[in-house]
Amino acid sequence: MLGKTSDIVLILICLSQLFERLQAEQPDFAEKIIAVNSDLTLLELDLSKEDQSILVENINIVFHCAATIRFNEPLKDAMQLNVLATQKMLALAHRMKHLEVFIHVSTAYAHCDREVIEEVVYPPPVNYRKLIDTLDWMDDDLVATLTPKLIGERPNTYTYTKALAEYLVLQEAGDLNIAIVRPSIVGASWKEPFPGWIDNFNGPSGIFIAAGKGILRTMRASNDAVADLVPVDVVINATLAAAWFSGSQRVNRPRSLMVYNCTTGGINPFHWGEVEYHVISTFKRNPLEQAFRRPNVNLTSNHLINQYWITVSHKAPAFLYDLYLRLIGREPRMMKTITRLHKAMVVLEYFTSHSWVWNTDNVAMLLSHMSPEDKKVFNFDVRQLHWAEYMENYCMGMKKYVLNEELSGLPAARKHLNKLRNIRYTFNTVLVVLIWRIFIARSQMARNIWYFVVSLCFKFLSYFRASSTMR
Ligand SMILES: *[C@@H]1O[C@H](CO)[C@@H](O)[C@H](O)[C@H]1NC(C)=O
Ligand SMILES: *[C@@H]1O[C@H](CO)[C@@H](O)[C@H](O)[C@H]1NC(C)=O
Ligand SMILES: CC(=O)N[C@H]1CO[C@H](CO)[C@@H](O)[C@@H]1O
Repeated sequence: MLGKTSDIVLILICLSQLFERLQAEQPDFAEKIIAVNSDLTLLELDLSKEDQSILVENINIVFHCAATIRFNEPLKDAMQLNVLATQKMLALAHRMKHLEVFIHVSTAYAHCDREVIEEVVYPPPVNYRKLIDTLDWMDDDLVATLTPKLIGERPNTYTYTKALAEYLVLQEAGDLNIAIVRPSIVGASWKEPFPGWIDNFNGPSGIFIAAGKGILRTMRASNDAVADLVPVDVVINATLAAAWFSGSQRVNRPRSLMVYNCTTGGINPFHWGEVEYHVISTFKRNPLEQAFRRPNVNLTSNHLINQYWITVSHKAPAFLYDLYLRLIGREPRMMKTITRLHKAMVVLEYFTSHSWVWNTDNVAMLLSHMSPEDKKVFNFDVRQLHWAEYMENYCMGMKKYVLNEELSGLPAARKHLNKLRNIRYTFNTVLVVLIWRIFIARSQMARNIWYFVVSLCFKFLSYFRASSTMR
């Protein structure tokens, strides 16, 4: 019987490919883990008295990474999960008898209302204590109305509440030894446990899939804006190193708050135009199964041009496909998919159209304090990151671990893409022919050319039919 949450957590760990290497190298690892039941939104994190005393007596290091990363979470919920939960964690940390370091994981975009972001905590526009009290008596409608005013120049409740949480950490740190790690857009792993590991659609990952499936054709983004992706294992290694540094420096400086901008743009810049190029070229060589169209995306920073392409290459094909599905008696679904895609795109547009400069002096300092041995084991030096290779592994990781597609399906997927190309050529040819027939074919010469084109077209069609029956 599965009685305890801890058992369930361990089973989940054992089922994940992420931990296969750990299982092989450390078969007894499970004995070292104690999972406890908790709910961030409830009083005292809903921890039982026994669990609280286990934590208070035994914990040396806290990594606080729990948060909601839904960008447009209603403000009340985002405050609960990102700000109030942090306050509760800190309160618990203050009770811990042997705590050496408290690591708060924030985001590089917490202060995206600035162009240059230093490794310091900036005061937020409102006092978080007053905001907590105010939200308490307001109903959801009122909060929703006030939200745009409150978040001001920030694009969403996520970045806003993460900024408040940082300030809360600074205010309520007391005598704790604290470090704040700010990763930018966290992507698939670079090396650990293997290249390209990923298990979710968060951030740009869902957009990559939509592009690979041929559904996403246009997006509002600037080709030259810096795409500040950072591999998840770089973030983890830097976070561990930050904990080590704050812990080992404790004797010299009894109370410190270090901020680390864990970003790549200043050191090894990569741009959205390049992201698009590598995603499309990977998915053309290694297509996703059942693609809707051949992958092809154009980025534009112009709102009107984007709207035009949305109509022509998103809505029109979706409408036609749904019409086709209805005709053959199936449930239409493409328009729904497109609507969902547009929602995800709107949320990301702000980040794909702007560039920021992050100061990363503390991260460089951290790296310079590590021994050569540690630098190898906990590497997070993104100067060595080869973006083309990383993006290919990222896309293949999405295919394998998120969509669960086998590599043995690749030949069929490639054939499917070729078929889509033939369908497009046929479609275009028919269109040209129709236009010719209706508007131009009036003279004898035009008629002669017309018959020539039609016979060519027939030849092409019969070739296409022959090649598809040959399979
Ligand atoms: C996208 O850009 C390519 C060249 O970069 C161009 O050939 C193509 O027509 C464009 N397509 C769209 C949909 O804008
Ligand atoms: C992070 O550290 C692990 C070992 O702790 C190492 O195997 C891995 O290569 C490091 N990640 C990167 C990106 O270098
Ligand atoms: C390597 C790096 O990110 N350097 C940046 C550090 O931050 C300053 C501004 O504070 C930028 O000018 C550097 O490019």
